[in-house]
Amino acid sequence: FDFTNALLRKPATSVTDGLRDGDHDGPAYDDVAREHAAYAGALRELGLEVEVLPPLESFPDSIFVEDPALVFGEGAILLNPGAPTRAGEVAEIAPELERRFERVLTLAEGHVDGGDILTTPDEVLIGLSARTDADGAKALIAALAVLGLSGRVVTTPPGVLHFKTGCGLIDEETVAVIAELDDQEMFGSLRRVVIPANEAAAANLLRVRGTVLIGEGFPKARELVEALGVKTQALPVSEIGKIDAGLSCMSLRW
Ligand code: CIR
Repeated sequence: FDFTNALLRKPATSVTDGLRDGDHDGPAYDDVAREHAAYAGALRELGLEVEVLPPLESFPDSIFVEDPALVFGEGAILLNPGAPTRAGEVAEIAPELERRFERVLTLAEGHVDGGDILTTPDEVLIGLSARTDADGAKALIAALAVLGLSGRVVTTPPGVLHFKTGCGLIDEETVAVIAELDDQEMFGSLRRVVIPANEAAAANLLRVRGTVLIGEGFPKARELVEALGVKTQALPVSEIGKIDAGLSCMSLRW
């Protein structure tokens, strides 16, 4: 959690066309920009060096930099997002990571979205989903091994976009989960805190240094985290929520 850097990408005006499950209206550009700025500000206040890349109009979902790559202190791995409209984001982020990391690996085959990856203190969990397939998971495990890390395949519940849509680490021993992910085998020795169904979007929380960033408007989830003695800070997420995104998606952190 002791990140020093974060890489973000400014939303493009095309973000209003971002992918979403269902045919509801997309977000308003100004409101997404406001949520993005609040997020960048919060990371800066927590002491991170925040760099914001220029917007990419041809990629409406490119604000969600978490999906085309994975980063660790040991190096970075370029992924291969499962949505065809997002595949080109990899080539856009690649030179940025090459500039910042000594080692940048690639996936040999398959598809993986960064939103399906949860890094715990012991291992890297890879949630199979509509975006992340078995070939991609296998290739990712091989790339992780090069960095000295171990990966394990788990399953994202049906109807949930990404594995991390439904979970997030609160501290080194505790993970917040939606009810569908309340599964001891999946999380090994981690203790699970179940987020109530009416606040499920709060499960995509983000621990940065001593603080858990959590979506605004989820009082019960906030209370559950604070009961563990962890400070929380609420951030607005209702607009990015319209295109199925949460707090972890908007940055790469190392
Ligand atoms: C998508 O469907 O790809 C975007 N609209 C949302 C991506 C959210 N990213 C994430 O959970 N890591």
